[in-house]
Amino acid sequence: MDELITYAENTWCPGCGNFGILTAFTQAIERLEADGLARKDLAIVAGIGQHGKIFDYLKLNGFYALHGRSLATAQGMKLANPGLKIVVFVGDGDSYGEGVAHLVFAAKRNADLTVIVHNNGAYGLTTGQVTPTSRKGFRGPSTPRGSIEEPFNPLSLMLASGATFVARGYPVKLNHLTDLFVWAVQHEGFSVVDVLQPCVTFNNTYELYNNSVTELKVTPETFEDSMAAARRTDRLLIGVIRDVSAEPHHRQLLGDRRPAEDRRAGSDRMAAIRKTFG
Ligand SMILES: Cc1ncc(C[n+]2csc(CCOP(=O)(O)OP(=O)(O)O)c2C)c(N)n1
Ligand code: SF4
Repeated sequence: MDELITYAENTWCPGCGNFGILTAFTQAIERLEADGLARKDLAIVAGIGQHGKIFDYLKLNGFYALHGRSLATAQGMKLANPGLKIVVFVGDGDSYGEGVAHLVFAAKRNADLTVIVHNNGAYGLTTGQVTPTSRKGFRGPSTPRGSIEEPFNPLSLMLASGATFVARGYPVKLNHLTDLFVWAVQHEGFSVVDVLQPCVTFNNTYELYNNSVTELKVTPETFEDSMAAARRTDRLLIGVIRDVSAEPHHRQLLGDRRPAEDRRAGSDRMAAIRKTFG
């Protein structure tokens, strides 16, 4: 087991929920590798933001994408090289705001990716502007008098979009979050783990979550029951909210073809072009 953490200086604020995500993910990788996952077959993608710094801290192959475009990049990587397991780290501003169309369509087509959302209810890196999951009344540089909008429920959105694996975790429940990451990566098809990530600087939700987070012990069997679990407001349920199987997008599109590996040599391609165009 090689060291997973790089030498890069960690610049997250002390107490940031991102530390728990990083630790749970490294624990998950250790378990997946013990179970046979080769590190060369794993790639990570990250958006831009506090969450994206995880790319610098993990000694893994991957691609540091643009803000809001990491899902598009990851889907391209998967189609070019279907043998890769791809994990995408996104922020709530990044994925539920700027890149929401990519997220919805990746879920709809069952792209075989794992998406880990660092959901801190704020645009952290740019100092705390409002995002689609900020609570009503949230104050930040873009809403100095408090947000007048209701947040949307990302789990309901993912379920309605057709996601085949939907979960929610909380970094304080570290080993539970590790389990969710392992199961999400093992899932074939689109998997998303929405992580309730406290941001101690712009949206400190530790007390709120410590008082309302409850583990869901059994995954609901029907879509309607999953939706009801996602929508609970009296308690915030963490756990696997939906887990069903369906043919992943790359297999529907390519069968067993692996474009990056099956690529023809330049001379063969030229011969085919000459044959076609005389
Ligand atoms: C296309 C584009 N729009 C805006 C920005 C500026 N920007 C960089 S990080 C960021 C906020 C990121 O917030 P979020 O995705 O919630 O992640 P967090 O920092 O909270 O982890 C923004 C708006 C950018 N880099 N690129
Ligand atoms: S500003 Fe918030 S999200 Fe960014 S490192 Fe600090 S606590 Fe974490």
